[in-house]
Amino acid sequence: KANKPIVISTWNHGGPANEAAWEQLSRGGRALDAVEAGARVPEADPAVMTVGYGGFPDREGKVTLDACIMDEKQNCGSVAFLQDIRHPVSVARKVMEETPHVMLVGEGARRFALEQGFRPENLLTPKAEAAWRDWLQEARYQPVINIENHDTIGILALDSAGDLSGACTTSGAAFKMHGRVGDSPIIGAGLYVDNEVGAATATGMGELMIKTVGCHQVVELMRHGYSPEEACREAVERIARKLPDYRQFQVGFLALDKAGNYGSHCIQPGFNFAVRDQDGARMIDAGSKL
Ligand code: SD4
Repeated sequence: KANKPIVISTWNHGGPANEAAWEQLSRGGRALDAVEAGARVPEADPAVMTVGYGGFPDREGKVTLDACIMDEKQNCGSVAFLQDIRHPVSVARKVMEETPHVMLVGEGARRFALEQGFRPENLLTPKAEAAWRDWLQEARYQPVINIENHDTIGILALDSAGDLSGACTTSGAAFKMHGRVGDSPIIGAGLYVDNEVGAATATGMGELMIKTVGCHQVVELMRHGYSPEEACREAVERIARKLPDYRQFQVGFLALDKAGNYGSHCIQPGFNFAVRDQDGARMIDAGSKL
């Protein structure tokens, strides 16, 4: 018997996100609505400096956001390099539902959001601006591992009808080059959902997930009989085999299958994820390669 409904999401900020998602799921709501509601929580929280409002800016002091969402019918929507909009995950959903396209970027995505009624606002908080000014002193680009246990939020849900959906949203790598897009809005890299099999999402250094199309790989491994945890571990192993500099970076995969089994694996110790199901809410430390 499937363990449903259930929602899982990355890092400490996954806890409050799961609660918002659970409000939908526990009432028999759709996984798609649950993951969107969940992702919006850290997007709106200025204390989470790696997602949405209050996120770290790029090298030019601009906050640029990436997000995507995918449902049980293989529909997906995505925005990248989006500025001035607090809830990129909801813009991604609009791209999915209101346009013939999957992905909008930059000024085009921003214009579309405004047309859809989203309000433009300054997303750079004084705290994030101060961090950027500090960074400018040396302007050295060095990815931070496990930023205060917050990074991208990836959230996956299985609803009472047995359908899967997922979402992923981030302000990307802190102090990235202007125009840099990570894995989070790239379907197959930062998120993938196949309602026959399962769903996967990722956090950490996006370039590694893009180079290996990580989340698609995790779902395909589950299709071939790997458990969610084994599939995440194999995706990390593949990164380690192919990308010799992987030791400098963090990457974490999180997966959920059609029966409500979940699992995770990462490169560096320190990645954790949040689970919410009928048994309550809990945080789990992921296994790691190093
Ligand atoms: C990205 N996965 O844009 C996201 C977040 C990140 O280092 O940059 N982490 O790659």
